[in-house]
Amino acid sequence: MLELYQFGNSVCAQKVRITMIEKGLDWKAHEVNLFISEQYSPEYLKLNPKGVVPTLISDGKPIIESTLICEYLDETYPDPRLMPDDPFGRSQMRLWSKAVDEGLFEGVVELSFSAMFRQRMQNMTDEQRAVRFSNVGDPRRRDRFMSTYQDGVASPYVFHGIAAYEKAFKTMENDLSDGRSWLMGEQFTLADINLMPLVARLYYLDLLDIWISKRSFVQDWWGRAKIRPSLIQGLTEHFKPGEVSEMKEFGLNIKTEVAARHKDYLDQFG
Ligand SMILES: N[C@@H](CCC(=O)N[C@@H](CS)C(=O)NCC(=O)O)C(=O)O
Repeated sequence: MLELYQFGNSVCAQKVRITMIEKGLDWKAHEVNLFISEQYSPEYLKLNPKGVVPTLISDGKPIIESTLICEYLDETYPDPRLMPDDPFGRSQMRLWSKAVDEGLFEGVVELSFSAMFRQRMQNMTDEQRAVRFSNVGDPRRRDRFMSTYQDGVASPYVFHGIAAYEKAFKTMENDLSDGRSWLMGEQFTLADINLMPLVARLYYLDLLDIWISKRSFVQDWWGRAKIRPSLIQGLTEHFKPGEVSEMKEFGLNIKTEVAARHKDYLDQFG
């Protein structure tokens, strides 16, 4: 039996849910409420010492890191295959998971944090906030967290995220321009699944057009991805009432500033 420790609107949990749905798997879900720091409870830290979601339990063994979980699922339940059959194809597919793990994920976290959670944290009492910061058990994560909390979109970490998205969308547009349906060709793979929740978050924050308004191949890819039943079941159907309009409202509050920093990036590095 598969069990998934997850949080509804976590992009990493969304990746894993989409993979399981593509494969027609059943699982038991355990909600870890990140807003009340359940990820740092001693019981959960035994399963996932990093104090993050998701964690998959398979045959009683915990597996962490969403990219590794998705590959584990594909190797264990190979029908339908979500990785190319040949080693070269798999290396190309993994470039996309690396892009997510080495920049895009931090980008989506910092943009989401500036748009949504920053305000929530500003409304906390000093004591609650101190507990929240002291709970972040990793110095790099804490530096990012503090910087974005203090400076919002002006934080260098948000700029790095904007840059990571720009590089990814540029490569996507180029790769897709030969008319292929998915990132690896006609086969839908973990490359697409890795990207889908990260693109979806920008879409729901109403920020996506900053990057893709002139990228018609990416727009078409997103058009296909967003109606995929696994995305609807693994992502859209998990939103709580009011969450979609809240994301849009919060995203719009920072949109002008994000667009200005995106322009700064293009002026400096584009
Ligand atoms: N590289 C990890 C990242 C996991 C991660 O940071 N998850 C976020 C939610 S998307 C989380 O649990 N954050 C809680 C926190 O940072 O306290 C993965 O892909 O599984």
